[in-house]
Amino acid sequence: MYTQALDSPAAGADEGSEERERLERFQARIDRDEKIEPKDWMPEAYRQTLIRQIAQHAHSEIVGMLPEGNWITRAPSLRRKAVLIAKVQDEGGHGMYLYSAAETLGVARGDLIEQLLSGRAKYSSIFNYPTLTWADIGAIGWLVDGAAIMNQVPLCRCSYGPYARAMVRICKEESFHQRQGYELMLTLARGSEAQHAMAQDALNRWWWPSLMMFGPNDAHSVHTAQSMRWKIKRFTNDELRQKFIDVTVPQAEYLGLTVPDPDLRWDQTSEHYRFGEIDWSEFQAVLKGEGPCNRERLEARRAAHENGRWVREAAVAYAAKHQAPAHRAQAGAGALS
Ligand code: BYC
Repeated sequence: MYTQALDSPAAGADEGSEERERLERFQARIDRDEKIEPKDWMPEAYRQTLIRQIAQHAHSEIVGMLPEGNWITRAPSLRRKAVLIAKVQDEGGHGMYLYSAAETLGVARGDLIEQLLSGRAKYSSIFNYPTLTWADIGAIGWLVDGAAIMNQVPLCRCSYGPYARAMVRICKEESFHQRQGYELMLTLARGSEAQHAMAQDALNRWWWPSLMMFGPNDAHSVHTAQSMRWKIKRFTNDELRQKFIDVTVPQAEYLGLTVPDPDLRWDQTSEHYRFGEIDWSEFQAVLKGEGPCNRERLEARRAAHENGRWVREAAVAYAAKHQAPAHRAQAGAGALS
């Protein structure tokens, strides 16, 4: 375990002036908006914070493929199926860039995956909810990807270079995902009465879990203050949640759908929407593994890992064969002849 305070200037002061100066120089680089690169010196707590956040983010992308993957065989047209396959494939790609970014911090991808499969690692709470109807695919694109973009665009300016650069491409793809979701919702909302009702039902079920994606209120967020000082996070959880609500409520109005929050109202003075209390007990339960699909998601990942074992073993055997001295000599002779 570690705490973010471990390497704070206050703690560093006890460890001598050299260490304090190193920490000050590091913070000065952050304050000047310089990027920190893998081979640069960094406080251990900065490294561990990034590993935690990037790994959780990577796991979220990978587990996030499951609720949507569930609908690939049932998409209502070839066009919808092709789009959904592309989106799910993008998410697999995002997971790969993010695991690679985490590896630059000195962790092994295999260890991170082991933490996910053993249930020790967190991934986004949102992916522990079921996709009950086709409209859920629209709601995920519109709301879940919309929330993801709101959270991830600022990460393109994160102080750690490999994470920031990975986020640039991810955000471009997320933007396509959000638009396909909104277009799907628009089609349903303007369709038959039954389709409109299906879109409303999906909004009812995905609205509050989408707000929870931004994490606990700032007052209860353990990591935000230090992560903001290190410019890993550029906005707090509450700031991003508010931005998301402000842009999404007018989108719901355009769809002709009702946001399931009786306390929601426009506040002219602050120029923000005011909204009702989030059910944080539900959020905590999902984080503890008690959400509607936590068990199912982990079982699916474990099965996928087990079913892919032969591929990993074959790849290792192939690499070993090509590294063996006899093979190298043979390959060399072949090249000469
Ligand atoms: N679910 O101090 P806090 C996507 C944890 S989008 C689960 O505020 P932090 C996708 C938090 O990890 C989703 N756990 O933490 C979209 C911490 O636990 P530990 C992924 C959560 O890190 C569409 C504790 O609560 N996006 O992938 O400062 C399709 C205290 O929280 C959640 C990212 O990962 C949650 N919702 O802020 C497919 C973006 N919220 O580690 C895929 C990058 C909080 O102390 N991550 N926790 O045990 C972040 O921006 C930040 O990590 C968070 C949390 C805003 C999520």
